[in-house]
Formats: sequence, C-alpha cells, structure tokens
Amino acid sequence: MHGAIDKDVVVIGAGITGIHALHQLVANHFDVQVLEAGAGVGGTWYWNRYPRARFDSESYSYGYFFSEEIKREWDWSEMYAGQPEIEQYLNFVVDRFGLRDRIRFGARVDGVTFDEAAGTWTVRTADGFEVRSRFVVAATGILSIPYRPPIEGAESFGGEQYHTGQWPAQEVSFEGKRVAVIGSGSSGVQLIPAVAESASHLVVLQRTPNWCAPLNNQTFTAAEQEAMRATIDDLDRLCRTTFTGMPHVSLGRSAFDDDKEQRWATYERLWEQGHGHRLWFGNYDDASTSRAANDDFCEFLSAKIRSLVDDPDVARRLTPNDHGFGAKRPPLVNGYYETFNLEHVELVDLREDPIVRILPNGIETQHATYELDMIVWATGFDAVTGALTRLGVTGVGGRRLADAWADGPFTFLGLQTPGFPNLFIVGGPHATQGNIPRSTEIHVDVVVELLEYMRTNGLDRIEADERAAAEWTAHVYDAVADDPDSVHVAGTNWSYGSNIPGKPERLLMYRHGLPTYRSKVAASRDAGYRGWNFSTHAEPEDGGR
Ligand code: NA7
Repeated sequence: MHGAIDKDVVVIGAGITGIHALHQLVANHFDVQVLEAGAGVGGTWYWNRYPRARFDSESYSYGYFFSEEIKREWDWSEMYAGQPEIEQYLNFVVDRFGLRDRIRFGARVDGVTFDEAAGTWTVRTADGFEVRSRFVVAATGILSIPYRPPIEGAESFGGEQYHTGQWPAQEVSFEGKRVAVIGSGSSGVQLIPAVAESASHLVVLQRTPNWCAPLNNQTFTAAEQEAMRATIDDLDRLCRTTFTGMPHVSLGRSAFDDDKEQRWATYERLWEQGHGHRLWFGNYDDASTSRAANDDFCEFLSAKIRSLVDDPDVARRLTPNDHGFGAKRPPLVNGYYETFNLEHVELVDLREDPIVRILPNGIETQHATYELDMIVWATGFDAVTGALTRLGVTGVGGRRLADAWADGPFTFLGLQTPGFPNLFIVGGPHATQGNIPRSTEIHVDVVVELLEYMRTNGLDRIEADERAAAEWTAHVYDAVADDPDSVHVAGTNWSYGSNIPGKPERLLMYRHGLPTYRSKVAASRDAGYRGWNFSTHAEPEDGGR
C-alpha cells in the first residue's frame, strides 16, 4: 500500500452500524479510528432520548446477531425496548469487546478529502483533529440531521424549545407547563402521551395524520428471556427470509378470500394481539398492495379511531385521508388516540388553521394564538442523504459528494458512488428499508469482505463502476414504477426526501426487499465482484468486469 496513513480505515459514526463495522474490522485486523459527533455511542439512539422513545421493531430482532457472546449475555426487558435500555445495550457491546478507546467522541466530521496522488483520504473534524486513512466507512445513519421548518419568529420565542432528534441529556420537565408539539410522525406520537401526563396544557399541531397501530408492548419474564435466547438463531433465520428483516409473515391469503365478517374479525385480532408492525406485515398478503384491500383495512382503522376518540370532530381530524395504510411507515402508539380525550389536550389541524408565526410567548395560527412555555419540534429529519452531504466529502477531481448527488443519490449497491474511491457508505441511501440492523449488517459484511479480498490480492483502490451504479440506481427506482393499484399517494415522506422543501423527490431507500438485495450482492461476488473496479495505487489496472 502506498501513501503514509495513520489508520487503515476511518469509520464515521458510532451508532448501531458504525459499532458493528468497528467490531468486524478490528476482528479482521484492520487498524480503525471511529469519529463520533456525540459524547457517547448510539447515534440515533443517543440523540433521540425524548421521553418514551423506543423501538418499533422487536428488541430481539433488532439486536446484533454477529456475536454468540452478545446473544448469550444480553437480555431485553421489554418486547419493544425504550431508548435508555437501547443506549445501555450499545454501550455494553462496545465495552464487551473493548472498542471504546478506538472511538473519538465529540468529533463532528466536516471535511473528507481524497488525495489522488497518495490514494488516501484525509478526514477532519470541527475540533481540528485530522486523520489520514486508506479507506473511509461512513456510518452516519439515515435519521441524524434534525429538521426544523423555517417558521417566522422561531428565534424570538422566549420559552424552552427542543427537537425530538436532539433531546438534551438533562431531564426536561413538562410539569405544569403549556406545551406545543409540532409534528405527529413516529416521534411525535410516542412523545405526546408523556407530555400530556404532566403539562398543564398541551397543543398538538398536526399537519398530516398518520395511520397509527397499537404497539402492544410487554415486559419479558426471566423464563421468556431465556426462551428468546434459546431460539435466537431461529429468529435470525426467520428475519433472513422476510422482505423487511422483521419477524412478521403475512397471512398467506388475500383479503377478499374472506368475507367481510371474517376479515374484520382478523383485523380485530391483529389490533388486539398483534405486536408492533404485525398489523402491517402480518396482515393479508395484499393489504398494502391492493387498493381495494387497503381501503377495506383503512375503513377498519377509521372505525377504531372513532371508537377511541370521544369527540367525533377530533376523530375526523386524526384520520388520514391522503394516503393508504403502509404508504408511509405507520407509527406505533401506546395511548396516543386516548390522549385527545383529556380536557387539557387540544388538537390543531394545520391544514385548516396554519401557523402564521412564532411569537416571543407562543404560536400564532391563522385563527388563534396559543400562549406557551415550551415548543417541541417533532418535525423529522433531513433523512438518508442529509448527514452524508454535510460531511464535506470531496472526491476525484475535487468533485463534492453533495454535487454528485444534487439530483438524488447515485450508488452501486448503496455502498459506493463512482468518483469516490475507497469511500464506503453503510446504511445510507439505497440500503434496504425495514429493520435497520438486519439491512446494515449485510453492508458491513460486504465491506469487510471487499477489504479482505483487496488485502489478499495486493489491491488498494476500489471504485464503483459508473455503469453498474447507473443500473443499480435505476433498479432502486423500479420499485415505485407506476402501479395503477398502488396504495402510495403523494404527501410528504422522508424516504422520498419530500419532507424537506427544495430537496429532489427521489426514492431514497431500496424497496425490493432484503432477500433480493442479498441475491444482488451474491451475483456480483459470483461474477468476480462485478460492478467494482479494483487497482493498485501504483499501477492502476481495471479489475472490474
Ligand atoms: P417524520 O415521520 O418525518 O414526522 C415529522 C412530522 O413533522 C410530520 O407529522 C410532519 O407533518 C411534521 N412537519 C414537518 N414539517 C412541518 C411543518 N413545516 N409544519 C408542521 N408540521 C410539520 O419524523 P419522525 O421523527 O416522527 O419519525 C422519523 C422516523 O423515525 C419514522 O419514520 C420511524 O422510522 C422512526 P407532514 O406529515 O409532513 O405533514
């Protein structure tokens, strides 16, 4: 290998995926430096520490499967663990394998520059640290840049303001306060019942209602934990067979194979007993793909909302009318709808009464003024590409990644972009949407496999082939090619980038499912790593096919 380097690999981010990458690289004898902006590990699970933040994938299915020690030594206390336990888990993993001293905390990367002559990357952080490496692995997460809509007057507000995605470490008290929550996505609907418990008045400012499903969480007994540990390899195998990497399997028949009474009895059973996303993925096979089946299910859900919310007008405003169930990731709730029956909780429909401005002492809408002590922004993220385009990545010929992706991300397998050799992205754009760790573990394994292949063969430069990236990106978009029966209806959706004004609307995630993703990786490998161009830095040679 040529060019003086400090480390073989710099990993950016110490969240779920970065920690996994660190472990696998160290286990394979690569010298690694991790740079992490936070003061602790966890990434998304470090920053999103708002009350009641929790998994909506089953805890055991979300944990790491790569290590027998972790599988044996860790017990989850709940079927859907809360943020504090998730953060503990990630700290446990880091310490169990002695990885902490490889991580530099408080290190926000603001420059990643390719040196063509040396064939190396120089990674800089905002606090002036600099490290030169042969490879960079960006594990910056898909939900790591909080988005606050630019509403006039926000900086003039004299009370407390928080974003769910950047929640402070010290306790935030809602006790006796007049609080507004803006946004009703997954974060908002988790937080809102917690705020209602102690606030003197809560105003929920909702632009678009979502189809929420009951979480039906449960705590595990010691016997249940033991049983989960004993069968964890079966769970691993099951998650490998499903489209999303979640342990739910659809019912094996179409909605209209049953008459209405049977169908609604099935929905009722799923609502009462179905955990997590079972309502979505354990439903009739065509519940999310056939318009008629989806409409029928949405009718059931609308009736549920009406049964849970006392005021029919509030129930109407909480019922979506612009998208079908599953067109957006359905938030999972615990007591959310019932919160609106409380005297001191108010729902403002921003489509009927938009925000005009934020005042020093509250929020002014077109029809009212709300005096407030606190505003909580549950307004989502510049998702998927936001963190990567802010890293200050400059590749071959001084080309910026942000410019290369101006029209949307362009990748091969979601792992690399042509023009940025030796820079890998794990769990970023074009990664499979679903159960995140089940998707990103494949990325980590492929990157480590490629680095080992290069080491064995004396290669030190790898770059995605332009044509392979064009084919891959087109294949990603194929997943949402026009389908007359589709339940996808326009509206904002972070997985298309449409929640951020001005961001190009592109499908940002891979929607052909994990089994297909795996088969694409295997096809490349079987064809001698087709789609990648390898060379040694001294004598470039085309190893791609
Ligand atoms: P989401 O799902 O992007 O939700 C953001 C919410 O903020 C949503 O209700 C938005 O309404 C609302 N929003 C965004 N901009 C505005 C403005 N300008 N005015 C009013 N309301 C606004 O983010 P979350 O953090 O809840 O969840 C992200 C993911 O985390 C989730 O999908 C799970 O995978 C876990 P809109 O729908 O755009 O009308």
